[in-house]
Amino acid sequence: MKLFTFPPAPNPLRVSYFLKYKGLEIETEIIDLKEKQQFNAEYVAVNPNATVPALLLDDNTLLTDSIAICAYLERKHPEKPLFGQNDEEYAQVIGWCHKLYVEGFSAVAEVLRNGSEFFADRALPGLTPIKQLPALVERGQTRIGLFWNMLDKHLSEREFVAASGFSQADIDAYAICQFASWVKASIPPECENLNRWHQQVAAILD
Ligand SMILES: N[C@@H](CCC(=O)N[C@@H](CS)C(=O)NCC(=O)O)C(=O)O
Repeated sequence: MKLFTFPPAPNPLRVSYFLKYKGLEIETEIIDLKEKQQFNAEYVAVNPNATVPALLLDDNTLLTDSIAICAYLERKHPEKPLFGQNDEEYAQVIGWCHKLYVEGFSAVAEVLRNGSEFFADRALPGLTPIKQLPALVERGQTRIGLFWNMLDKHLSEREFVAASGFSQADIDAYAICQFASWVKASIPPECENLNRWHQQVAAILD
């Protein structure tokens, strides 16, 4: 089994925090996104999506989504569960990870990838050139604001994002908070529940 990753990037960070929390170490190769190594022929031969993270299993199965990588490793290493304690909690964690990806990650990515010179013609990851749409920067900023409010309201009724305890959903939300700093967005001070949760998760993960 081998993990291809670039720890500073937000999706790889979700996997890094999963591994850190579980105390797992796996063989790793760094694909430096700053150097655009995801487009090197050797890596594209492994992962035609040209994205990280990617987990290559011993039977040559390739997992290219952070949630799939974490869910797979959870099955192999169930101790210190990050996907709930039962079927109902498992479903809630998966549901929240999906919601966070759609409403949080993609909002920040919309701002970053449509506004930065580094991502010119790379508004979406992958090998196909995609033009930037500058209007999506403003829309993404609005979406980030909606995301903070949604999560703050949700956390007014519970300690952690999903299930009955700390889970992968908290890791994913925490990674989004770090990713948001890339576009100079941070949790608004008036989002008291979200700020309380953020401190709690920082104490667990960092
Ligand atoms: N669906 C994948 C997305 C992976 C992804 O988009 N990774 C980004 C880094 S966070 C990437 O590899 N970008 C390469 C690029 O921008 O060319 C996941 O959930 O992990």
